[in-house]
Amino acid sequence: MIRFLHSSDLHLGKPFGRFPEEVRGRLREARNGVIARLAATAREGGAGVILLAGDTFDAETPTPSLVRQTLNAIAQDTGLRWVMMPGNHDSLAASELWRVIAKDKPDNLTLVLESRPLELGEGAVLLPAPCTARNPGRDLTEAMGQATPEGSIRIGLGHGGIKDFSGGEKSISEDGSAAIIPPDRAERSGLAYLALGDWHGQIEVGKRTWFSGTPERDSFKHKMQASANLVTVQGSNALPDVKTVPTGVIQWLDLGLELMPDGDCVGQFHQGLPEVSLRRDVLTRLRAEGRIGLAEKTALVQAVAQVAPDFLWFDADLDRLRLTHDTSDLDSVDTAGALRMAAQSLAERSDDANLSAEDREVAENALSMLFTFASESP
Ligand SMILES: [Mn+2]
Repeated sequence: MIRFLHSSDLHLGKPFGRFPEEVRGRLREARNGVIARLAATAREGGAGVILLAGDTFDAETPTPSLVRQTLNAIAQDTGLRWVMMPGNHDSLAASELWRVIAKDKPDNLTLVLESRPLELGEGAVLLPAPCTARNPGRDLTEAMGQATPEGSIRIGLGHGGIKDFSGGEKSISEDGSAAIIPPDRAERSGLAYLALGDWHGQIEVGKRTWFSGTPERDSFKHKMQASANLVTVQGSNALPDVKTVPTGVIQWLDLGLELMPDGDCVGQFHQGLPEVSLRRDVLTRLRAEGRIGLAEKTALVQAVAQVAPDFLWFDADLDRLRLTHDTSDLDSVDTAGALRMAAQSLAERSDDANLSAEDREVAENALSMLFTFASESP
């Protein structure tokens, strides 16, 4: 029997350039803490080995201090064995990176830079397929067919997209590049478990084939919690037992709101938010759609402004929200005079089917602003 922790796509050093500097710092720091959290997860789960299925580093030239501090973190628990393999971001083309790691690495870290079987202990043999280049252009996992001693528990370690044979669905690769690994690689090569990296969300491709996903989320793309796979294999033919263990610190919340004119839009908004004590670790992207009244829109904008500072980062997109208005809305701008006439004219334009959608939207937004100013002035 062997028990190990399967992780991938740590992307240490990822710059997160589109975020403000203080947010970037928090995101980078959360990634840097991943090594210690994976070690703790392995220890608590009773696993002696941690397999990293590629993209440990985000780029081919991480800073020397990032490399050193990563190795130092790995060296902390000498009772845990780490196995690190190049992915597409940190492929074998990054020869200087791998030379430095090979020179400075602690004894409990094994690098797999060749597709040669490697003894893992407990009757298990690792069949790795390190990425030779950013886009190797061929199925490197073919090497997993190599012979191993009779009765071995064969564990594959690969990185790259899975080719889809069914025709209809699109193939699975994180960056949309060519997906080459066949989905039945584990069965073809007699693997008890195939540990894959590339896709940043956890996916069970088959009973024996898994993407672990990244242990610390890096985008809104994958909706699941970041985690690692705690895998137990009882024998060479046994199906693996896979447990999902959460490992992430920063949450990425993609909040879609579908609003209706008579609904409680502020209540709906609050309902989708995490509790206050958690918010400093949450990035939130709010996207509201549907139609609401002028007063509701104003209240929603205020509610968003009220909670946004609770969060590590908060982005609200209300552009697709359409507005409804009635006579009482116009009355609240003014009951007569120039402002009322302007409001009346904008209301008519926003309903005028002869105008383009763009022109109606401009009128609607102008009316919304007029309404907001009028309701804020004493
Ligand atoms: Mn990756």
